[in-house]
Amino acid sequence: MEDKQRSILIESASRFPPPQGVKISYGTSGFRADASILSSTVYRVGILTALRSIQTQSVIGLMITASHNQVSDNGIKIADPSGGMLTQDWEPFADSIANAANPEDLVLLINEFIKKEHIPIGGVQSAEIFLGRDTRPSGESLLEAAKQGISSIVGAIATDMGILTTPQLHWMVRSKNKGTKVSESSYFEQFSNSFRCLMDLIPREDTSSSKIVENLIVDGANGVGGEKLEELKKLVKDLVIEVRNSGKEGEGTLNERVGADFVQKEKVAPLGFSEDDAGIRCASLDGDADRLVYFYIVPNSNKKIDLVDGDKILSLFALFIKQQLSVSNKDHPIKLGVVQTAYANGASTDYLKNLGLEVVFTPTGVKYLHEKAAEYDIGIYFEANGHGTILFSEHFISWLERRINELASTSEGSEQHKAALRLLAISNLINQAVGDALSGLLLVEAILLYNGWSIQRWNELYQDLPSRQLKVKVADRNAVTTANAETVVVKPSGLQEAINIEFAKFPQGRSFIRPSGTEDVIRVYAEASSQEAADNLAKSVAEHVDRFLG
Ligand code: 16G
Ligand code: MG
Repeated sequence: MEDKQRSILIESASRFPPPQGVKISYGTSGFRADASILSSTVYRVGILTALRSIQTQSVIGLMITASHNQVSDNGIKIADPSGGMLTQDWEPFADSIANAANPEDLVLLINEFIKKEHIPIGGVQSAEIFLGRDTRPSGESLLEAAKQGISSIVGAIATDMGILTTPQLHWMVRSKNKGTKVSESSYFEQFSNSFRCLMDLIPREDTSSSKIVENLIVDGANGVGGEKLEELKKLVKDLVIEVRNSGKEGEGTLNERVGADFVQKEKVAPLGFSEDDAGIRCASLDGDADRLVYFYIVPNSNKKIDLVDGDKILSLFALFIKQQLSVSNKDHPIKLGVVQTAYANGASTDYLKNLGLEVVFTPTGVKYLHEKAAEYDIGIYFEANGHGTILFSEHFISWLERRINELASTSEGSEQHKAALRLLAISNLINQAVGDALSGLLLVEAILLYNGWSIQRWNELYQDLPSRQLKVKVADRNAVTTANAETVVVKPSGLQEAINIEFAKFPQGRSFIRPSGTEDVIRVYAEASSQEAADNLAKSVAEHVDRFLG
């Protein structure tokens, strides 16, 4: 490293001292902590993104958000050139620089890393980083820290894309690196145009589809998603969407008893919804709009809901795609795969397998599911919590385009031709960079309209097995290691055997534990044939965790 570069780094790093006595770690999807201790981390991640941009000669994204966490938290997510999450190879470096005790140590670590990775810095190299942030009040000053980090690498520039949802920023990074338009209006245009395109391919003579053209009510978690949905909805004339908890002044606090995470975990309606909404199709976004769940309020139930979670969104998508594939193409082998995690309700996995689909499992965290889904021609992934998307391989898209041309000349307007066009429209409607609540919502709505289904009909695809999630505070969550997509505890030894004995006691019993990647806890999941059994199973497994690790 040249002297000039070194002294710029030493000088700027001294303005962002790390918090004392706190270890910061790169979790499932980046860094997250109380916003008051994050400025040194954001500054340092700014440096990291500049190095990554130099190495890949591409634009990198840095998003300031703590997703569904409380408003006083904040965090950082990083978008790699493809628009996906930062490559896992760089996570240890992210961890180590976040915890460097002083500017000298920081420079030492950077120096070692750029040598190992052959990253040329300090010369004429250029780097560009897109910055985004959600609506958290701490976002503005943290953004400044990110800019300082980026500009401390010679030749790197930061482009502030403003207040965005996480998937919008990922989409912009991907688009820029593919050489297409990147403005927010082009994001809205792409998704609203492809929605219209799919709507135009709905057989209108089928009158049943008019049945569900009723209002959709969306809980925006008082965050950035609500605000953006207000804009998107102006462009989608076929839908009537009412946005609540849209983040406007005075409407409520970000993620406080609202949002997809709350709805999915608590299984009750968010604030701002009442008995008057019973039976109506509702959806909920999380704080940075990369998760989506649907629900409806059960009449006379004290705001209890029937949850239509990520597994059911996945099932709706998988069924539709499978149908369109079988109409559009009889002979060409297409690799269609579904990716879930251990949190997927067992009933959803059975349903998908009964459809004849290949279902595979990965550990929790989008980076794992996304990577697996990318191995297929069409890979559909969803976590039960509502994060997911559908990936179409470039190879498949070229094949599909050829097929559409062929059909246009031999059987224009045939069902076969239309089914192929629908698949192409879906590939443009669903965000290819990362799970996106807004784009996912448009696809759900289009498929429901196509099928003429109410949310209740959709929910009947299969019946969820009752489940329960608990968390256990332990001295060191890293004492637990797991294997087989988190379904088996490897360490501490003996714990898995104890869990096995517990779930064997219950019909359809299944339980697993894993260390959280975002909180200092061990998570427990249990499902069984009745709610009481699932509750009891979770409780006894939690007791074992406490006994082994407490
Ligand atoms: C993050 C992950 C999500 C995962 C969750 C698990 C991304 C973009 N988000 O929110 O996929 O389900 O963490 O949290 O990867 P946990 O490790 O605390 O259970
Ligand atoms: Mg989120």
